[in-house]
Amino acid sequence: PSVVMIGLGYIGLPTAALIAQNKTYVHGVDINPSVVETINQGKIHIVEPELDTAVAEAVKEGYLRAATTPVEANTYLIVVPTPFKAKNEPDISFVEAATRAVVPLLKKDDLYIIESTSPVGTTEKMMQLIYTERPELDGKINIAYCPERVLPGNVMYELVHNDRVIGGVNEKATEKALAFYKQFIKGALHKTNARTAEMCKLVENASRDVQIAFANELSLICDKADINVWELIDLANKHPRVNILQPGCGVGGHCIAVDPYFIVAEYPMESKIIGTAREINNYKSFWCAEKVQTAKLEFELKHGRKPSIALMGLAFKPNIDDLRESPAKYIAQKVLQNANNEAYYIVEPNITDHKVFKLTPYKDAAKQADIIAFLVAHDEFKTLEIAEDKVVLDFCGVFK
Ligand code: SAJ
Repeated sequence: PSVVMIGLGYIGLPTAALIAQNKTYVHGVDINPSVVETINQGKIHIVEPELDTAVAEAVKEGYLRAATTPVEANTYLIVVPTPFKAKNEPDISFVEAATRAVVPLLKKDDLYIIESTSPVGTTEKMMQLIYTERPELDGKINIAYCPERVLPGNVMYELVHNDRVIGGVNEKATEKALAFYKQFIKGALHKTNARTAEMCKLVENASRDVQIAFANELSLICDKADINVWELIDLANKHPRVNILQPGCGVGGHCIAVDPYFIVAEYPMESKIIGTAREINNYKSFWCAEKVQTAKLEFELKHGRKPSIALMGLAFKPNIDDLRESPAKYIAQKVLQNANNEAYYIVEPNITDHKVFKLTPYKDAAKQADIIAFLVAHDEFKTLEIAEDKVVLDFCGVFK
């Protein structure tokens, strides 16, 4: 094969499929044998539109094969997770393990690219690791960092059409990496160095996190000031140079709620706004759970009986089935911890079954509950007819 792709997850597999669609042989590697087996059958283990057909075709035509170990190739792509450890410090052990796996296979002029979101300096660290293990290759491998920026749900389109930032450890590496991506990417390719490319990925997501924190802070202020925050933001955005995002019940997903910590962990004294934004967005989820609690007590005082409560949505954002790092899920867990014999209806229209939560169809929940808390602005909620006597907590602007 010409390409070895280490990591066949949310980014690695679509990228492998795309490269294979361009009739380049890809050897995909994943530590999970069941993932490997699924892919070799031409099937997929994640939910992403159009990925199934791309993988099925690539495997059928023989351009994509998966295994648990790498083989010799010309280009090695590292697309493994970089989670964080306790104290919000990034964990690059998967990147390191993947690198160690390919080190013995490397030869002069090969291309080694990290795509995994990584703390600044990771690419240089991996370069040192490679050349310490293979001193005879010192300076002869083209090493680069090239982050992706695709939106889950639209990956197959964005992989091809988004601009990319390409940062080599030297100019030759940047040029080689650029020539590689040029084969299958239609977006513009922007050259820089590895450190800038690493920081660029982190900053993109931190920027969005900070902007959402601003909207969430406004929602707290407006709650106290008795102002409708949705109307306020709508009006403020009529200004030609103002563009405020939408408040919600916190920030979730695997990227925006995680990547800013990679900056804060490394530069704690300088990253004040970035760190505070994380705190505000986390606090917003806690605040929503407290609001449900208060509504419960108020209802009981007023009516002399316990209310029933519907929690609408568990996903980390509207119209998806992904519950990773989901603030709505956190709120549901917190509310249920404080349960005191009330009836609860947990709703997530995008999934049929959940290990922990017993799910109720959304229309039934809205009909039966006294208090309806909207945690995610799923499309189907927007057309719900809600009886006048219900207490509605609209945390995410379903009825804005
Ligand atoms: N959210 C709000 N208010 C808003 C917009 C979003 O509360 O106005 C919340 C969502 O509900 C969700 C979270 O933010 O909980 C993140 O959702 P998102 O749609 O903004 O982003 P993700 O996590 O699906 O994907 C992001 C994207 N990054 C940016 O937009 C800067 C994507 O391009 C990246 O590739 C991806 O992270 C990643 O993998 O890093």
